[in-house]
Amino acid sequence: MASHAFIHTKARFEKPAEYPERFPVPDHLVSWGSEYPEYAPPYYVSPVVIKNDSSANPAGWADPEDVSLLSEMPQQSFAGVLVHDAEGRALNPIGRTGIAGRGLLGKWGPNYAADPIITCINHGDHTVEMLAVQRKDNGQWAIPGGMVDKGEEITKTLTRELMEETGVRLDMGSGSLIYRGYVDDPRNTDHAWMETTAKHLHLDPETARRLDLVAGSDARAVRWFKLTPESVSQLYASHCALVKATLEELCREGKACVTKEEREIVERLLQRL
Ligand code: RP5
Repeated sequence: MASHAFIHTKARFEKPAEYPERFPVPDHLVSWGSEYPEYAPPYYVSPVVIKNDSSANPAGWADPEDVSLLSEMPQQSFAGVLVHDAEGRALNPIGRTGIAGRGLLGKWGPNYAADPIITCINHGDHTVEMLAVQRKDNGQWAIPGGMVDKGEEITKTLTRELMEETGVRLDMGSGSLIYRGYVDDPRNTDHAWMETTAKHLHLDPETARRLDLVAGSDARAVRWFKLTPESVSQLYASHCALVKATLEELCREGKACVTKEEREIVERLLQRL
């Protein structure tokens, strides 16, 4: 999954309830390189971000609202070298979103997350299942990911987020890297966006069934989520693409964690996605 193989859609057509309406951005005008003189996106920064402005609140997790107080504006991200606007703000690497400012995101530019993807096969009904949480903010089902804390090593974030959101303790250090790059998140704006590192662990059915699932404070529910064409297409943000990339990885020859029968189940699902 290459980070520039798509143009964002959720970052143009979805938004948290508190955001103003996004300025319309048709497909052919997403790129900053396309002339769009009428483009006048509303500026929005959430009160919660202002409350956590680290220049006013030393315990705050957000960058200063005043960009001139930033020690450095990011020059690159997983998506590559970043382009900046006349005020020095990094621009969304995929293009226009219809909203200026940071919205609900704390950092100017990339906001880094980590996504632990845990799968298993249900041998009762021959389906693939994934550990998923139902998000409190919009009710959508999602990979139990979360934000990387300042200075935190990614494996630690993956393991910590999995534990906090699902109650499951697994060492994500042995997980396979599925994706690193831009996320088409409904919170994204022209000046702040999500990027993630997704790693995957496949569990044998016995280990999976032994796990005690406990929904964390950000989650309405947690469960082994059956992957079907419909359920995968409705996952939060870019998680549909992350799940497809995971299933493709699982099908690769020589994966010791998957039996021949399990691989056939995964292949059958992939053909329908
Ligand atoms: C998505 O938002 C990432 O893929 C990750 O799953 C999630 C992190 O944000 P929070 O769950 O912490 O809100 O873009």
